[in-house]
Amino acid sequence: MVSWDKPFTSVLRGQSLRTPPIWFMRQAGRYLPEYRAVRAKHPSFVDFCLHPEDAAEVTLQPIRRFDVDAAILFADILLIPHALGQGVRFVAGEGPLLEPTVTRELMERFDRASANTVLAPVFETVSRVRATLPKEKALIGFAGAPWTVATYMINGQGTKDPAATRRLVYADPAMIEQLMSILVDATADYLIGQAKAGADALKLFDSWAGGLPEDLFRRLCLDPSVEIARRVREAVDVPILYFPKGAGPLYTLAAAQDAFDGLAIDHALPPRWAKDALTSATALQGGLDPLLVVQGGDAMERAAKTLLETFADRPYIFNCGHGFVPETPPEHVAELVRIIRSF
Ligand code: 1CP
Repeated sequence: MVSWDKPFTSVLRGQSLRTPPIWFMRQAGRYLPEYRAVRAKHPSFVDFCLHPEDAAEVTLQPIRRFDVDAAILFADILLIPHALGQGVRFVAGEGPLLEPTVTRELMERFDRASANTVLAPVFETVSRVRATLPKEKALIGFAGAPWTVATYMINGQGTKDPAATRRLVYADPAMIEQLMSILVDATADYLIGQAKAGADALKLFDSWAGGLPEDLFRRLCLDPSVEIARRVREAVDVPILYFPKGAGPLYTLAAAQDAFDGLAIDHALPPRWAKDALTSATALQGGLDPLLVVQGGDAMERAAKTLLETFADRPYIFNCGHGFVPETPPEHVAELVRIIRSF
């Protein structure tokens, strides 16, 4: 069913709105005191993500505070490795740690059949949020794209050395192919589960898509993400956004795929170039440097207005080019929403 009543999904279906819908990556998170209060109850971040009541609460916090047009499910891209059976921990001040790092032996032991059972609390979070969210607000479900999740599984953490992952791709292509195939299956099932539980749109985060040669970008980022989108579409009718962060000119390859309804652009992509080169993408989203929201004031306002002017006559969703950082003042976010709504 097409949700024309929601500005966010109507843009993903191809409508241009004079005032674009707004939401922000990492709109729930450490910059919000009400988030930190709930976070403090959970020593384990994974347990927090799998606690439907608290995950639903923090999903809704930015809607209450800023009245943005979409809520993003509170979860993490690393729940898939957790559900498959790799140990995932979040260490304060250090970010995620996955142990042991993935090997052929570990892959053999992955419990692929039970992954969606482990992830069932996430589906419950989705149902709870959808039951509470006003009908004109969209709920975005998400997952990491296979290459980005594989990067964490191989390195054991965010990639300190992208060369090590690329070396493994060249040295053991069969292992990478097997890992990608496991991730395509698990991610497609997980996203279908989120859509069936009530997500209005889905987003695939390919945060480590940058810095790859074209053939690897096609093989590791685009092909698996398109395959996931194809499987999701076969099962459910929800729009899909893809975010190949840092892909530069290779964004044109993603724009040419009709598997995606929208492309999220990062802040390193020139907006003018994106407007002219990515015409085949139904909708574009994003582009503002999240550090300008830390700064606030005139610099933030000028950059936001440039984006609004550049994308005024095409389907566009306002967002940053990456997530908010913890030092973002919430009042700058409120000001940014006001600027966009009064443009
Ligand atoms: O201490 C804390 O509270 C942890 C901070 C945090 C939060 C709020 C993490 C750890 N994950 C999340 C939630 C989260 N992660 C959401 C939902 C909330 C929202 O956006 O409002 C989403 C969509 C993600 C997605 C995610 N997790 C990505 C893709 C987007 C991106 O930022 O590029 C990635 C790469 C992760 C891994 C991850 N999880 C957490 C951290 C600190 C990281 C990044 C580590 C690194 O830089 O390598």
